[in-house]
Amino acid sequence: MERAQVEAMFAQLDTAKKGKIGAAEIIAALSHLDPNVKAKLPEFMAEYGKKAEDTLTLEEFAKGGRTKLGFCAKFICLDKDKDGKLNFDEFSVLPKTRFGAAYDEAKARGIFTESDTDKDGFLSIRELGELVKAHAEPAH
Ligand SMILES: [Ca+2]
Ligand SMILES: [Ca+2]
Repeated sequence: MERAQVEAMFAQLDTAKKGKIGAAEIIAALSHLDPNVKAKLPEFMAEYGKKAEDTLTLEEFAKGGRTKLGFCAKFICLDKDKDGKLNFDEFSVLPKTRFGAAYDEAKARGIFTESDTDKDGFLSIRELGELVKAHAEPAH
C-alpha cells in the first residue's frame, strides 16, 4: 500500500491530531460503522501486538499491514459523505485503483449489486468485507 494512502487512513482515526491513536479515538471513529467496536478493540490492538488501552503511532499502524483496524480506516476513507455506507461512486474508487485503464464499470456495478446482500443500494462495512474476501483470494 502506498504511504500517502496509509497516512490518509491514519488521519481518519487520529481525530485529535496528536500523531497517535488511542482507544477513545478508535471508538469515536468507528462507532457509526459498528456498534460493537468497543468489544472488538482488544482484537484490533492485538494485531499490532498491543493492549486495548495502548496507543498506535503512524509507524506502528503502517507496519500492521492488512489488519481489521486498517480495513475499517480504509472504509472510512472511501465513505466520502460519512453516512457509514458506500454508494457505487464511493465504492468504485477501489476497482478503479486496482484495475486502472482496464476498469470496467459494468463489471464493477455487477460486483456491487451482487455484494449488496440486503439490497439497500449501499455496501455496509460487513458487505464490503465479504466482497474483499471473495475477490482478493485466488480462485481454486
Ligand atoms: Ca457514503
Ligand atoms: Ca447493503
